[in-house]
Amino acid sequence: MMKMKNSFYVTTPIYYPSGKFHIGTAYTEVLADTIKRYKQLRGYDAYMLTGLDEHGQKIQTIAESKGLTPQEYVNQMAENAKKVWSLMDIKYDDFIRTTDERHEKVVQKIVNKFIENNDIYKGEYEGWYCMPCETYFTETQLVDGKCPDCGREVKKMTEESYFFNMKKYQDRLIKFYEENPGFIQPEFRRNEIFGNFIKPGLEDLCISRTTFDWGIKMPNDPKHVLYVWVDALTNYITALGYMSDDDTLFKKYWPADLHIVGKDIIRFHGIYWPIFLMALGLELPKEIYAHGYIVVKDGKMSKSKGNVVYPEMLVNRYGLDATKYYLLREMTFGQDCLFTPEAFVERFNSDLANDLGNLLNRTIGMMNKYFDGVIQGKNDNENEIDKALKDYTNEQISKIEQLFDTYHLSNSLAEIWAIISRTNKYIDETMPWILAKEENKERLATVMYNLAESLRKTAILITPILPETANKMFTQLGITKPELKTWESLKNNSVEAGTKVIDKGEPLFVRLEKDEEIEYIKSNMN
Ligand code: ME8
Repeated sequence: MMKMKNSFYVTTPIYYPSGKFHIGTAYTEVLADTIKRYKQLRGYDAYMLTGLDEHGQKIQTIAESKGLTPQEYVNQMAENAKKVWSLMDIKYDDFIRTTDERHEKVVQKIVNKFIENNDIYKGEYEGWYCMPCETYFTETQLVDGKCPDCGREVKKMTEESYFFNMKKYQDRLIKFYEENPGFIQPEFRRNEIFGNFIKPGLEDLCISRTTFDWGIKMPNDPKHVLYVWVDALTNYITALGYMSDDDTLFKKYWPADLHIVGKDIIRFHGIYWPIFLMALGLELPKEIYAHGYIVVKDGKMSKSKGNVVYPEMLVNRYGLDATKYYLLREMTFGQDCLFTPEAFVERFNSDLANDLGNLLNRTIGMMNKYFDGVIQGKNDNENEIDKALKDYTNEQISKIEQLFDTYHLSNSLAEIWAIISRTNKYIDETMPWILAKEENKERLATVMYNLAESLRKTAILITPILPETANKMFTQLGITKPELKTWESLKNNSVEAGTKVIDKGEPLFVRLEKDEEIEYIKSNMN
């Protein structure tokens, strides 16, 4: 069986369960979830995978410090992760944990295959070792020659390790990059990886350790445990049942259409992952997208600085859609984004409460006032002003579609909001209150109709991003038929005459008291 044409497989990184997730991790989830929802709306059979990377020295140490076994600790963390993703309505299809038996068993089979292929050899690993943290660092990871985690002295040490022979695949990887220029997005990241890391020559990768035991054992030499990347990256295929008794999902969804990662791990995904797949004789993913980092005023979010923004705080106070709107709107393609409480409140008030919320509210108000809430048919010939709105909206829709297709979600939101502004301008141009005074009911009905239609289209366009808000809009507009909510209906259908809007519209977003809320967010960053 070949991967089905209309299937779409999107993945997130599997995160280390080393603490509570902040809005950076939440952003990755929201992005993947939104892309999945968009693909579904476009008729794809979309499948989203997320999960946790549960092995390693660091997890073992944290667990011990809490008086738990590593397994007990990661079990708790997996529950916590699922709770946050549920609060954020993340519609993942599977949650893989590297401690799952289905993963561990297949990883060992994969390593055996590497061994049979002569891809792995035994060598010596040399690095800077921090005794208290029991962790190796490379020269460049050290901070002033000391441990980057605890600041204490490090010692140069060597230990026996297994290595993956990356050099063997170098030429094939170069060829692949040359033939698939869009493989890594954005392009500047692709150029960075290709130019700075692949072209100058690959280093073989150390894949095992003997200094700790919380990991998957090397099948040929159980005093070694696999160290990080073979264990972690393969989650994308073990979760689909690769090399297991039931590989239906693997056949249906592999190769992945999109791996979403942060910029910190694009190198591993852009180099090691394709090479592991080549070694297994599997197809490579179609695209890997590296997004930027969310940072705060004093740099990286960190518990020790007490400047971490947690998604629960924002969602519980401002709602899920407002939180998602901020994250997706502020994070432009591939770039870092500075989180500030000021910008959060500003976006909420100006874009959500004012531009979108007021447009809907004003329109519903006028419809009730002038036509007892019933949308009339178009009773007037289309004039220049109507045509300008319609043409503009149609052009915007094509633009937005293309932006969604290339995962430029911030830009697509900006273009959706341009439709909203244009529709607000349409009200100023047509001046319905004057038409009402003149008792020009025919013209007034047409204007109301065009407003309803513009709002319907806006609701469809925001459906993958702000589904709750989209639904509220449909409800207030009295649009119930599913065929008027589909992406196709952006082109073909329109609101029906006789549709009854809600009597009194509830505001979609209630304006925030600026200073108070800025203070609230600041005092809840910790
Ligand atoms: O690297 N802004 O796990 P991890 C945006 N287990 N995104 C952020 C972020 C920030 N400030 N901080 C973290 C690992 N992220 C490995 C991955 S995958 C096979 C193995 C997100 O817990 C972003 O997606 O360090 C980043 O790539 C990921 O969390 C790193 O998570």
